[in-house]
Amino acid sequence: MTRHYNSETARLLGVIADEANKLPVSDRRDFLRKGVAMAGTAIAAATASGGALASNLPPNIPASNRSLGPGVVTNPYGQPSRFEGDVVRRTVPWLTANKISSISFSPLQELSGIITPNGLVFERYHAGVPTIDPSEHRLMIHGLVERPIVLTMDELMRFPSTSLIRFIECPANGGMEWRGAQMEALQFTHGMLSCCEWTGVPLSTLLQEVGAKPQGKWVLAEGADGAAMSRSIPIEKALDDTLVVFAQNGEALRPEQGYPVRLLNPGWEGNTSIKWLRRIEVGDKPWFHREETSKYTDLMPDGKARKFTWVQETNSVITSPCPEKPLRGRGRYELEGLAWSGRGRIKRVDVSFDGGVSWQQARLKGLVLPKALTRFSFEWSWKGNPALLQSRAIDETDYVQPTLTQLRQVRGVESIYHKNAIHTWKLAADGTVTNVQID
Ligand SMILES: Nc1nc2c(c(=O)[nH]1)N[C@H]1C(S)=C(S)[C@@H](COP(=O)(O)O)O[C@H]1N2
Ligand SMILES: [Mo]
Repeated sequence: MTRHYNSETARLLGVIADEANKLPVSDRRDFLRKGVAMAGTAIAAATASGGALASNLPPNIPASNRSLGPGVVTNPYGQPSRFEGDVVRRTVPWLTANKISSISFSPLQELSGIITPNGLVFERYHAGVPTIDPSEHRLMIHGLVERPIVLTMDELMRFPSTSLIRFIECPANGGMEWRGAQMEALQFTHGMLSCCEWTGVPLSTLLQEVGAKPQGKWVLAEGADGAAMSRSIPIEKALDDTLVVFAQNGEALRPEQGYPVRLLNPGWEGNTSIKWLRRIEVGDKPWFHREETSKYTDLMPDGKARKFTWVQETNSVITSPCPEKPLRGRGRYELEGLAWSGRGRIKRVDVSFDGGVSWQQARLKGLVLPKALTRFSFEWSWKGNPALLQSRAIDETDYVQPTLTQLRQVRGVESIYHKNAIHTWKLAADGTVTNVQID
């Protein structure tokens, strides 16, 4: 197995190549290795301190039983336990030129179920997080419509709303690995991915309100940030399941996620889910903005670029074990992972312990929703032998997640986006897990 620095990575996320190339590849790897090592130290420390306080362990009565804790006013907005301080979003400094146009990755290795807590949703912005006072924010809907409108947030919220549990994934997720494995942690191989319950008004309701004209075939969504991020969306999608969202997981959108209002295009490139939404225009053709021409297009081996590749194809990854979650001794484990498809529900997930030679069907657990993360599980007993762990998802359209070889045969290695190939973790006899690629 070889590791390459993908020179295309600098183009990833539309950043300045010079900056991204400043760190030599070995430094980048050191950085990532340190990140993983630190996680290991935290686990060791926790185990040691647990052992040290035998007076707190059964059959003794622990100290917590003998005293009173802080009262209700201590923490008006609740925070995770201080022992969970390692469960945070992380960045890869060499990926982006600066914090303004950057990305933070969700710690998939630490999550349970399918919902990403609001403080851990991955962040991607091209011009920082704007501060928007909702009382001063307006959503304008105009173009090929009978009755253009400018809505206040209060007015928007008077329309009937709905809630959907859906993933958002940046199409650049995994895009650093077209040429070879180089990210040393699950958080960085797959962490541009989150799944929330989003609440908002169907865009179809708003388009009906303004009376979109029959020649209106496209919709432009524009953000109120310094990037004025804009994407063209076909009217069929806009009328299907696109939401104008003001809440995530039961509370107002976080500033990072587009407060006070964003678009959600379920199953589509995260980039099309425009945050800090200020304008929707109905038109008769796409606008060919920067983010759908020079970026978010996929360069193919013949030099041509695929454009408007909206759908996030079926994908999956094993989240336990993974580089951050090595196995600690032989015995019983529940292998777990996440699968998702931008086309609908996950139908089946298979897992392999021998790099794809043989497959066994995993169990889908909890909710199995369309265009949402789906958790899979496989109970096994590890006998201490090395293994090549893989997962392969199939969605309800019978699309089968491709192997890396199959994907490269069609797409080459020049693209940044839509790398949804079967992922391999190499499990060593000592229980450590590394990111590898096999044919
Ligand atoms: N206005 C605006 N919307 C935006 C962006 C942006 O920079 N500005 N980034 C896009 C990209 S590239 C992605 S992947 C998603 C990420 O959504 P999240 O930060 O809520 O995870 O937001 C999209 N919407
Ligand atoms: Mo993105």
